[in-house]
Amino acid sequence: MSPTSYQLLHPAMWVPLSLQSSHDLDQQRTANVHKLFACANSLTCFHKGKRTFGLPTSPPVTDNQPLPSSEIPDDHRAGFVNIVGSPNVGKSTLMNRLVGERLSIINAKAQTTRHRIMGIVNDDAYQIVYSDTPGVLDPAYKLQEGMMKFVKTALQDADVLLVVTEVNEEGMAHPETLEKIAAMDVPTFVLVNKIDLATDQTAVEAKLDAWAAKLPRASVVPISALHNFNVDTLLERIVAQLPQSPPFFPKDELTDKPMRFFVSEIVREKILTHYKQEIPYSCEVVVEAYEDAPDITRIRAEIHVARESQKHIVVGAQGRMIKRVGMDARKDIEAFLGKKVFLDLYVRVDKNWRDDERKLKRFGYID
Ligand SMILES: Nc1nc2c(ncn2[C@@H]2O[C@H](COP(=O)(O)OP(=O)(O)OP(=O)(O)O)[C@@H](O)[C@H]2O)c(=O)[nH]1
Ligand SMILES: [Mg+2]
Repeated sequence: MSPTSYQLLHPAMWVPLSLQSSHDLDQQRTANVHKLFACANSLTCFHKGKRTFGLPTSPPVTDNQPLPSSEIPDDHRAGFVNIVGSPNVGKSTLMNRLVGERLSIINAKAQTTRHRIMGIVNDDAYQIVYSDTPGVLDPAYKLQEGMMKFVKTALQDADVLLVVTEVNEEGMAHPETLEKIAAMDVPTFVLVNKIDLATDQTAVEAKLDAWAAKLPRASVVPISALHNFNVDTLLERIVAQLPQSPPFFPKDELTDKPMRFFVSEIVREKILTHYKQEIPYSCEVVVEAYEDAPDITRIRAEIHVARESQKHIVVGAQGRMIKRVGMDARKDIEAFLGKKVFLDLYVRVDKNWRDDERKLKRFGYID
């Protein structure tokens, strides 16, 4: 299937254009439907098996030093495949899809991702170290400056770059970043996401051509991260671009981040869902205590807000709002950990933490 072959049909009907006979079409449709259901499952239940979270032995992201090993074949491929793009275009949805785990939180609100989050895909023949990054923007406060440093590093250490845009986006929200990408000399894919929302095939073709003109060395691929369209093809093409190298991380490792990070992100995801306007952007979640007993995990997390008035909104009348956040988060954390969880949430006012360097250091946004 050519990477740009697609039809603008209902997702379950997507078929490669090269298939001609009705038998082929039926088989492909069945396969697509199965794929859609498989995807839905993989995003709601978290099968981690023996995969490891944030080993203390992980090399720092920027070191890029392969692990020495005598058992690795000479033609083994490994590399950093970094995902960048404007806010809300579907970078995290794509990363989760490519890794097969729900590592990054996803929300319809922009600026959901604040950190660089690595997701590692291992095979005997290769290791792909994906990085999800915050959406590029002009920083308005120090927290956003920290977020943009993650993007800057990801642009510097990429072996392969995945530039995500969406079908309705013209250019990129941050033109300077696009200029930087155009000047880079690494294999680049422009992924025109949310192709399922397109209704006009000619307009889509024009959009793909416009991207090919903007980044002539890049491959432009229409995808739907949400509906898993063209993502498998993409995987094969990414592997083909990886440099020959031993793995960078142990082969059972899934991510560089510890379990506590994912727990705090799940709570933040519920804050994004339950509150409006500036509240989600003024909250930071920190896991203060994490106690793992055989039958239950006890977690105490603090929600830091920037102003006293925000504390009242987050807590809500008779504590109803925070209770809803806690209940929703607990359910997802239980599914994530695969065991019972007791979750205790507190709200603390941390005046203007988004511009406080000491706090931002503690929260891991700056060095
Ligand atoms: N229709 C459609 N929606 C999608 C697709 N991919 C992602 N979305 C939706 O787009 C919204 C944003 O997705 P995210 O993955 O959080 O986007 P992001 O680029 O990581 O956003 P930031 O972290 O805020 O920069 C969510 O509501 C997703 O469900 C897609 O292929 N089709
Ligand atoms: Mg994101």
